[in-house]
Amino acid sequence: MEGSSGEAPLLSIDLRRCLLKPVTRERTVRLSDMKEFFTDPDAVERTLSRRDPKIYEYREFTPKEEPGHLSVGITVVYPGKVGREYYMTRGHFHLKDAAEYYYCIAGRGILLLQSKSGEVAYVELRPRKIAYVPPGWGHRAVNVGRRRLAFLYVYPSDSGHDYGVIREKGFAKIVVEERGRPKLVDNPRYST
Ligand code: PAN
Ligand code: ZN
Repeated sequence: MEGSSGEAPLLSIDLRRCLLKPVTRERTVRLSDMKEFFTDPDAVERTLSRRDPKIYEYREFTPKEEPGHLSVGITVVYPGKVGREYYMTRGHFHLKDAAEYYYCIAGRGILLLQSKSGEVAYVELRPRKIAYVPPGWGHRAVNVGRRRLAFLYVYPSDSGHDYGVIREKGFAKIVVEERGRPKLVDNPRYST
């Protein structure tokens, strides 16, 4: 007896290449797809006038978009910066107050967290650490290392993703490089 049958899928994961099989959704996000999420519009335009870099990609498996199921996926955030700001995911709130786990596979990152009332927190992402996103907290992964940041995530399949608030206002804090090191600073474009 091998593999899986019917309603109980068995997934394969290639940790080195950050691949998952099977996949029900995958996406590559380039700078042009998330221009408004970085805080320095001049740096965005300068970069885009030369090239449109891949910022991150993810591959995900959702058994069914129904209450009770769990989705699992792998996100890879590439190393790099737009101006002083490190490459990162757009970040979102779940529409339902659903929690999520991020298991770091490779690289160095910061998981930025923000509650709906504006409280801010962060967690370091390092290989073999598991970060927890509590229900109701917005979350964004930032790659502060020189290599790819890769993490596996698990969340309830019917959570829904809301990017609107973050597209408009961003997070209260951003992660920038200062004297060669990552630093959490106030987002100049954030307003309450
Ligand atoms: C993750 C993220 C993934 C991409 O799967 O969706 O890392 O980030 P954005 O969705 O913010 O672009 C997750 O948190 N899912 O709920
Ligand atoms: Zn999420």
